[in-house]
Amino acid sequence: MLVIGELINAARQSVKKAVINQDALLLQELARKQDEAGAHYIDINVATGEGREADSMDWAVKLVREVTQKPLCIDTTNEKVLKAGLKAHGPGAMVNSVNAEEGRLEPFLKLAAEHECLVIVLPVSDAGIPKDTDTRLKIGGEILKVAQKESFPPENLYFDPLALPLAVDNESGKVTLQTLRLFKKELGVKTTIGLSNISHGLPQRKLLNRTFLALAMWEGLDSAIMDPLDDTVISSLLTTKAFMGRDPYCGKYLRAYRNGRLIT
Ligand code: THG
Repeated sequence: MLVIGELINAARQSVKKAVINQDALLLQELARKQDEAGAHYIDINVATGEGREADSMDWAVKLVREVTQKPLCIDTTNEKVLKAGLKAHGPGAMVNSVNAEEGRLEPFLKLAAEHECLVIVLPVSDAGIPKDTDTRLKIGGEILKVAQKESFPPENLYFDPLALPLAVDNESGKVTLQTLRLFKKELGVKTTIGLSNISHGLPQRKLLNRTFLALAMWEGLDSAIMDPLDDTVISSLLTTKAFMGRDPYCGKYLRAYRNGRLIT
């Protein structure tokens, strides 16, 4: 499971303030902590809604790269902001994300290939976010076809079924899980989700996040944008892996136990 640390996101009030006030130390601290907790990639979202997003992305990527060797996940759908992030980063970042709106896929995949990036793709078309599983699968299939036509390696794509808050739509958990299953079964692609989306607006979010993670892993989740500092969700991740036969001799589970990282 590829863990993408979610904490540097301007949707969080403390991060939004830090971006506006150019408080480098707060961002560097979050990067360091997520690195130490085992995140494989660190997401960077600097959309404060106050403009200058490309400059903020350039600033944030450079200062985070000073304190961690982990590659970054450039979280924007804006081409100018993405270009600023990739330029500041150098090769090997992750692009988060590209959707299937008319004319977007080809140039974004070219850009990603030039910078040797992994790419998160969303099953979103000009008609917006589809409510149902079948339309998400259909758009996913179209994205895969375009990638093949552009000779973009499909193993470098991560398909995100779009995990929307359960509090907004009580079908959203089910639709996300069904879409994950079909992405694996029908398209055979890698998958990711924004895990904490699911719990937005409900109490005891960690409980919702870790329960959903276990269900999603069983449906074939390969990666998640999540909080690597949340030991309850990391405990659930390691436990689920062991139950799925992906932890020989429970080695990782036992090592985490010895390191005091497994909590109940
Ligand atoms: N798919 C992809 N990328 C994504 C998402 C996705 N990037 C952003 C988001 N969704 C995943 N990252 C987060 C980061 C933080 C939170 C949720 C998802 C979060 N924020 C608090 C909240 O919503 O209540 C903010 C409150 C605060 O701390 O001030 O939980 O789905 N590809």
